[in-house]
Amino acid sequence: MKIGIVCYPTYGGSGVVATEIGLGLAQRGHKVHFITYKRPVRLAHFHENIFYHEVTDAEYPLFEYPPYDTALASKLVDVVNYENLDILHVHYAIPHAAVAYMAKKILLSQGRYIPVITTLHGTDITLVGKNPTFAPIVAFSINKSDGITAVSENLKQETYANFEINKNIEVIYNFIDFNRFSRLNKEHFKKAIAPEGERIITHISNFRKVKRVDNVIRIFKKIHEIIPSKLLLIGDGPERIKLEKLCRELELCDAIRFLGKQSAVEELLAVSDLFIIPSENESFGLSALEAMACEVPVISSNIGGLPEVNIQGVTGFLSNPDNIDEMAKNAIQILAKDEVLQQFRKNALAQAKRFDIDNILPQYERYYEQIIKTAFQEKPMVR
Ligand code: GMT
Repeated sequence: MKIGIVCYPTYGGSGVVATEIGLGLAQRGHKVHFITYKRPVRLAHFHENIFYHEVTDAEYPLFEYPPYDTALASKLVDVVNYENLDILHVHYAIPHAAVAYMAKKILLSQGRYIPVITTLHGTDITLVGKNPTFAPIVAFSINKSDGITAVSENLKQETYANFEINKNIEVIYNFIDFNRFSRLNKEHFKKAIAPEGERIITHISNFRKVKRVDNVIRIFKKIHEIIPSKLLLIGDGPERIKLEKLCRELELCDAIRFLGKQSAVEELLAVSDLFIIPSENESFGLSALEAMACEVPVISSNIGGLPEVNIQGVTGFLSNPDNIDEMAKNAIQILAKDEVLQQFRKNALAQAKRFDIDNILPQYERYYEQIIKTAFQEKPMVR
């Protein structure tokens, strides 16, 4: 198949998932065209089946806000026509589903039907999407997509609960590539971070409010009072300055390291003993899955899609997002004894295997085939 992929190319879950889908499909022989405003971060190497089309800004003094949506729609029309694409797969509803609909209408006026699949990732529904600024266009453009997928059962249900959706939403879970994420021997890193053999606790996110990184620090404080430990905070974002201040107030600066954005997170997960993700909202929690693939148990909140990834008492524990005491108590239970930690590590890996990329990618392939077939059964005159 010739597949067009539209996504946010910067750091962030949806762009990472979209890029990995494209890379995986290219390995399986499909021609994959990425259409974005910047080269996706994980699209670093040449591959004969990967193509990249950059959407450029139209600068003009009249535009206080350069019309990116319009530029993207025009680019989609161009790429679909000249690269002869079979399907467009857009990630994150805002604005990609609406832009794809616009491109589809233009192409239809030229006698060509392009099926569109929208993958919902989370905040495009639960946070930004249901904001009245965007809600009408989100509902409309989801309903106009030929196929819709959600990254968890919970996100599917949230979408139906928040919008009037008259179509089936297919759940295709996020996935993990074990060639990259698996427990590596990085003893030298461990020694550098925790020279006295302290436990290493990790959190990775974009440090937005919704991630509750402040609670990671508060949970860590309680763990640290009982168990010699270090906390690695990986990522960056709007909350960073407040978080640094909190570390100082709690006198934890010696035990906490802010590592900023890291590209080889698997190397840091390889030395971690526990992962904490107490988000207020999380449609899936890809970073928790990445930790589990590296045999790291997870302390998480019990919201969104997290209970579909982290299994209570098996791969870690789940609590209400603000229940700091319970999360700390559960973390201590995992970390206190080596045998207990080993069992949680084993269970985390076994659960992560359910999300192996080799099981999930064929689901996307089958879904593309089904959507293309249905689209052309209904509209046999245009191709
Ligand atoms: O919130 C983020 O971390 C970014 C956001 C995105 O779209 O880039 O992540 C969402 O999509 C990820 C990939 O599908 C999911 O793993 C995250 O759970 C989801 N974030 C939220 O729902 C808050």
